[in-house]
Amino acid sequence: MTAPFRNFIAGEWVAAAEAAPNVNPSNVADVVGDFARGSAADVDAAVAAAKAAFPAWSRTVPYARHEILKTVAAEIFARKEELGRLLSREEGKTLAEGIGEVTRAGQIFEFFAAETVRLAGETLPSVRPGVGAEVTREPLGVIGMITPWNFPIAIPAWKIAPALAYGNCVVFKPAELVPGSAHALVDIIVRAGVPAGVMNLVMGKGSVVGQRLLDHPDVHAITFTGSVPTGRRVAAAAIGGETMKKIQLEMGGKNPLVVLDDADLAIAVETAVNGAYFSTGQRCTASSRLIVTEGIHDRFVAAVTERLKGLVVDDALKAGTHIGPVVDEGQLDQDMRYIEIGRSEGARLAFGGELLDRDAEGFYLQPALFTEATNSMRIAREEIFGPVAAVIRVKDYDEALAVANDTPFGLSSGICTTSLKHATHFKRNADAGMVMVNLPTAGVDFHVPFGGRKGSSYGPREQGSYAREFFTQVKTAYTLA
Ligand code: UN1
Repeated sequence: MTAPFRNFIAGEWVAAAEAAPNVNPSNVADVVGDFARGSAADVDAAVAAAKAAFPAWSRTVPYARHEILKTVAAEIFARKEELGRLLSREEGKTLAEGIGEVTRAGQIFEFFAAETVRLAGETLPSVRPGVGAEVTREPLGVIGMITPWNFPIAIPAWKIAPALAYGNCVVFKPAELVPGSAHALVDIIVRAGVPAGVMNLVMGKGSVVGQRLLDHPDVHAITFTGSVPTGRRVAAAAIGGETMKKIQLEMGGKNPLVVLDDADLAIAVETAVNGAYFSTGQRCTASSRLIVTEGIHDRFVAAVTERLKGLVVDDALKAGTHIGPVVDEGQLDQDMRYIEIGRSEGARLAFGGELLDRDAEGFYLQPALFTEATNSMRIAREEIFGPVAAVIRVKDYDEALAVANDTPFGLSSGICTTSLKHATHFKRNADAGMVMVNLPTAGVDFHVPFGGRKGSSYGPREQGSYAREFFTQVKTAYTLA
């Protein structure tokens, strides 16, 4: 047995009292390694180091931070095959998806490397004679990060890169299921030259490491991606404690994809299958409600079913696999429970939904398609987070739009149509943070804002230049000259 992978605190790799195995969901006999399980004291040490490092780090010239982030990007690109393999092995998305996600992480570091030197302020005349006003942006201080298992490197990248770009210090707690990619990323960042204390990694349990980050008075801000119930607890703890922390929450989705009679059928089928089932449906941006008008409904359902029959569900690392396993047993149980709920609510399971046997023991589930669903069913209202989608039949565009917006969530909303009128109307009236026309609801660019409305998100947007809203704070200075 090799020694557990360690946490990174105050510029050192530090062993923890406990460790936990990181298991491959494609083959539960394959253990990626044992990873440290940090304690509240480890968080305290990391926060103290981050606090101590902040004054000097926040005053480095932006170009120094640019060089570090650029070095991180270059190493990620150079190692994308190896890092993609590690990611797919621990998370279960296919190798192509794993390498794609690693590439995205590299692009994010490259983007924020450039953003370091673009952080502009404003200069205005005051309303008082002889006085000038300046508006500048400054870093926040120590930022706690709590990230989910479904994007083991891209989500950490889009939180860490802007945090460092704008001069903040980081204490990063990755999801327990995917510490391997997090450990590899932090190793790259520290070797790129960040000073001790600026970047800290504390792996471990949400109830211990996450909770201490939320409670710690010297943590100034928390950025979180995960489920709605956890997000609510994060918000309550982060605001209710000794320090009222700035918060950014990215939570669930129940994203609609509207398919109109005038859609290009081939595009609609690819858009739906990609959005609903790729990455095993484990994306907050997944299309889980397929809202289809009467005239195309039967053709669409038949074509999607045909396409699903051709998808290979197997080991994430095997060539030819289209859909990898579900991430773990708990998530698989949740998926199966919802498939049962859908049946008992009266929806028709038109395809899939059964467990699959493969060479190795893993969490293999045949993608499930429900038809005859209504928008009031639990399978249409609650986030399942698996390869399960429900078709809701509607009369026309107006009903489709109303159903699309009738949800407690508002992350991503899609439409397949060849009508400029309907596409334009939908972009304007979809009650979501992101709208996709003839494109899957999932799969986003790295240089434009990411985030939702209603129950999906809280606080400023992530990604692109808009990330500065969360990762900096504004100062207004007046001078009488
Ligand atoms: C994407 O669809 O490309 O957790 C990104 C999630 C989102 C990221 C989705 N925060 O699924």
